[in-house]
Amino acid sequence: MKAVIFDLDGVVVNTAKYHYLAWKKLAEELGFYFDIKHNERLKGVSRMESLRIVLETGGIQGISQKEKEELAARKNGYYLEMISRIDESEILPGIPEFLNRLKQEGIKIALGSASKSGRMILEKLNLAGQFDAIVDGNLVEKPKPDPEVFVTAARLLQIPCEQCTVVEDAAAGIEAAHAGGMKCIGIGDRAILGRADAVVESTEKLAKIDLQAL
Ligand code: B16
Ligand code: MG
Repeated sequence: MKAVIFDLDGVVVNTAKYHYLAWKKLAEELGFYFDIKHNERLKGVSRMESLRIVLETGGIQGISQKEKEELAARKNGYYLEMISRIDESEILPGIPEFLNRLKQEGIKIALGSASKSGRMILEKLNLAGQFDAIVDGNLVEKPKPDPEVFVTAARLLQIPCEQCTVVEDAAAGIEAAHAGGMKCIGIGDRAILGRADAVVESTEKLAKIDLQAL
């Protein structure tokens, strides 16, 4: 194993809660209820695909492409406002230590996030300098479960996909990692992430994982 590719939202930082609150606000404005269970389907998927799922949840049909773009932009405005003040205190537990361990072991580090705000968030967290490659939603077209985001990260690192391990909190991301020929560690609920090569319930537990034994 020569590289670890990190998903951002739900792995490095808990921006998932802000995505959720922003979609919930939009749903309420559109007149329907959106809760944390519905939100599970949005993890790791792109903004426009998330909107499609949100509208489906509310049974809303017949919306033009232009209106969809306006709704997605409105949600993103709420999200950007919510994350405008995030700082190092929101880095998930155990992540700084895990990044240091990888550095010491000579393992490369990359970001593989669907979020168009990915690089900006890493910068706000003062983590961008620790990453050897940063791939976010601005660099790729195909959303997870397509492997494009992770394969692009491996290419930038110049490490073969088979020697990369992905860390993900979303089922779509685990599928994407495997589609790219990579190993995957799931963070969260084994019932949802059971297809990963290893699952830990929180980022603190990453320290327990033997990367070379996956
Ligand atoms: P944006 P990840 C993903 O980030 C989120 O999990 C997902 O909920 C979001 O819709 C997607 O980014 C796009 O984000 O609207 O900021 O471009 O988990 O791939 O780091
Ligand atoms: Mg995620």
